[in-house]
Amino acid sequence: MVLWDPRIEEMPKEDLQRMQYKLLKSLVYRLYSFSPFYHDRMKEQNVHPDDIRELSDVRKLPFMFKRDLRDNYPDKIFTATKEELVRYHVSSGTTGKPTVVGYTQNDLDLWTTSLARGLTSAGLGRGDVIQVSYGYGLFTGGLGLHYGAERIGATVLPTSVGNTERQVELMQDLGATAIACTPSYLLHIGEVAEKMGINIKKDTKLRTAILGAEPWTERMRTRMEDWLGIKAYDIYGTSELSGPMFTECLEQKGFHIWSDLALVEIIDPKTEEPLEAGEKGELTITILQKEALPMIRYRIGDISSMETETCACGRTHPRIQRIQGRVDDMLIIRGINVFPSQIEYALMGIPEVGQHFQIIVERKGALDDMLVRVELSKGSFSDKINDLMKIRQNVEHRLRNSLNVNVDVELVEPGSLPRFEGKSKKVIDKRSL
Ligand code: DLL
Repeated sequence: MVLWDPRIEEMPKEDLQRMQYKLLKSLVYRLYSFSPFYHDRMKEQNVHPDDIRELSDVRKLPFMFKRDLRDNYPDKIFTATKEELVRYHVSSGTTGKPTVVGYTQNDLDLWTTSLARGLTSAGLGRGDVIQVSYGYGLFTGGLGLHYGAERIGATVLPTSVGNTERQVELMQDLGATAIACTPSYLLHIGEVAEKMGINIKKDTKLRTAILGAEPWTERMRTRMEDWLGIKAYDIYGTSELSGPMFTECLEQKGFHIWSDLALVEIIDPKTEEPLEAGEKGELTITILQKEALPMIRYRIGDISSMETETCACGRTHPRIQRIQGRVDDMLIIRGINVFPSQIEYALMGIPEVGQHFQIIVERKGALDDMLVRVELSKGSFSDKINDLMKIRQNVEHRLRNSLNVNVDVELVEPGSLPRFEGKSKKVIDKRSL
């Protein structure tokens, strides 16, 4: 199995698009002919497979949403028989029924391949020891990265989440060169290591982190790289598409979407019209080769933009810029749209601020009010009220400038906010409690 295959990864864009068109066309025929769900959807939209005459005709096809999986719980829209399935993953979600994803052997192979290609593009391979500190089990992070790492010939250290002191010990004793986990968990691991008297930069072999499953910012990347002596790469995916699938290459300029596996569109979430390269909108993905649960024009709800220029690494496959957040994560504070990632970006530019913060949204009268609780960095914690007042004013000022809305700030002691082993929960929305 060739993981860096220039015939695929450096394929001229026109050839890639031709390949995508063929895959799309056969997918649409297959679903129209064999799946009542997709057949009905296409009929409702008044589109027939014969109408797909070029790649951009994908726009004629109906969208899919997470609710389509929920409404058809657990497996009503699967397009493989029970006998053909070799695995389930289940995503809990915060509301309603969970979503169940089924995989045929071929689905697992392609998913693993996409991860193997991603890990290779981030410089990993044989000789690396990859500590997989994503949750194993129903969540796709652990098993996904596990098989991807094995496929590239690396050695897997399957620590899963939790028992953080032991994670640090094993990292050191077994010489982990890379870790895959959420950015929040890496922050926690770094702090626990410090408490144990272990300096990850000096006392371990860790050089690479593959971080995702939640939004994080460029400034957080810089902080973690400087602090831990690593290079950190973004990895993205959702359970409905298989799991983590797309990783940044050594250029760190957004994650590559493998065009032979997925067709990506960025659309305006309101008008549903396609947007140009560089414009910010909702990520919409069609998985071209999935057997058990094909997803056509899946409206993920994540906000980002696409770059179509050939990457400096040589890969022609488009890149998606760091995810800003989900459409439904957006807070509207006195009419101004605010993403938690904007708050993180502003805070991480202030040296006195530590890595952890919490956003509390409340309704006061008719208005929404936001309080940002901010941990001070270790060196900046002081007993002097005056020093603290100055820092607080500065933080409020910086947040107001970048968000265009007034925000209350409360400074708290280093180590006092909750830490997370998986996806973090930075926003406490008391309006919905
Ligand atoms: O989080 C799959 C995954 C596992 C991705 C490990 C990366 C690493 P779900 O639990 O279904 O799947 O959640 C998917 O998480 O729609 C985004 O909102 C968010 N998300 C995932 N990766 C990133 C990322 C996994 N790199 C949802 N940046 C997605 C920002 C991310 N948000």
